[in-house]
Amino acid sequence: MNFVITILSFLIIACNGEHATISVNTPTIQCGMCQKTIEVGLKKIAGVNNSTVDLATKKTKVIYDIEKTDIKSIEKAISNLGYQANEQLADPTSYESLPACCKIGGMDHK
Ligand SMILES: [Cu+2]
Repeated sequence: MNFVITILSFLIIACNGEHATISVNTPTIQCGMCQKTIEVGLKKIAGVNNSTVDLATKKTKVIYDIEKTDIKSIEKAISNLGYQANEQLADPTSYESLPACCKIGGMDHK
């Protein structure tokens, strides 16, 4: 009986899908608000488990389920939030609606 339970729980774990961690270049992020916008925004994307924005290196680490989403969709999601992701440029409309401090050079002319 225990053996069956072991196999069942193994199958359940296997069905959870495989996860991958990627590091996305997000060179246009400016401040802590950008960090929040991306982390909160990516949380809403199906298949994204977690994301961490590193302001110092301007990179966003994303942990996602490879069966539910992919790098391209994640880049697109970041672009839709108003930020550049790797080669994918920020969506112009989203970028325009960002607070002034989050636009390129925003922290300089304050
Ligand atoms: Cu910002």
